[in-house]
Amino acid sequence: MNRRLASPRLLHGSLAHAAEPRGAWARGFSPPGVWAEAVVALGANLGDRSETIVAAVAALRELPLVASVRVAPVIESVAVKPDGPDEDAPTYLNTVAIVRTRLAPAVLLAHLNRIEAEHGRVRMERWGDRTLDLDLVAYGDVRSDDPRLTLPHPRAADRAFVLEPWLALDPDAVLPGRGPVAHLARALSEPRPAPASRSLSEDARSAPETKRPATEDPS
Ligand code: A4P
Ligand code: MG
Repeated sequence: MNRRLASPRLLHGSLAHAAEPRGAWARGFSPPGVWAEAVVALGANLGDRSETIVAAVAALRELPLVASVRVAPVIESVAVKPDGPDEDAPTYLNTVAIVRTRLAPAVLLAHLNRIEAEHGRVRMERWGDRTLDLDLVAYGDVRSDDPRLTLPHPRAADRAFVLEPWLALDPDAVLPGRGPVAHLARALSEPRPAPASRSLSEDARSAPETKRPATEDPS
């Protein structure tokens, strides 16, 4: 039996595009057949943030084909906007949940989007303030570059508000393709090298190359 065609019985509502059985997105609708560990990032910076986070965790626990949900301590973080941290925006509460599930990745994402909608999530602008954001950070070792479901989440490695709670929950966590979460978190907490002045960079790049003698061992 074609399992991709069998999978739509798991679907409802916005999941109708499962009818396109090709590519990573379509594969994301196939039941994995085994229990997998999904990492979900939760964020809220509008409304009663803690009540929303608690309700979202309860909703994750009520999902079908979910065996367990472990939740990290909640942290408060400055809102990151496309231009950088925005001290004037309402601060976020963030946490991470590790969900043991047999829901296929795209089905799980559709449930996350439904839970966001039930908590009044409105999409107005990129990285805009929101009552609830639920991102699928990772799903086992699954890799996908489909914009509808990119796995792991493309910005997870750059975000302390994802890495720190994840690390608190699982000190041995690994972000597929990027390495141990502990290393990624440490790299973020280290001061970043400041870019040199433009003129210095240009001088360095236009400096004449020093030619090695032809006989020199290139190693
Ligand atoms: N999408 C693709 N892959 C995924 C995935 N792995 N998980 C698609 C979730 N969604 C994924 O998402 C935009 C599109 O990404 C969707 O169509 C989905 O199919 P969205 O939730 O509508 O919009 P968004 O969350 O604003 O976009 P994006 O680019 O996912 O934002 P981020 O990177 O999640 O950033 N600052 C603090 N302090 N704390 C935060 O939690 N969050 C954001 C959102 C910005 N600043 C923040 C925080
Ligand atoms: Mg999101």
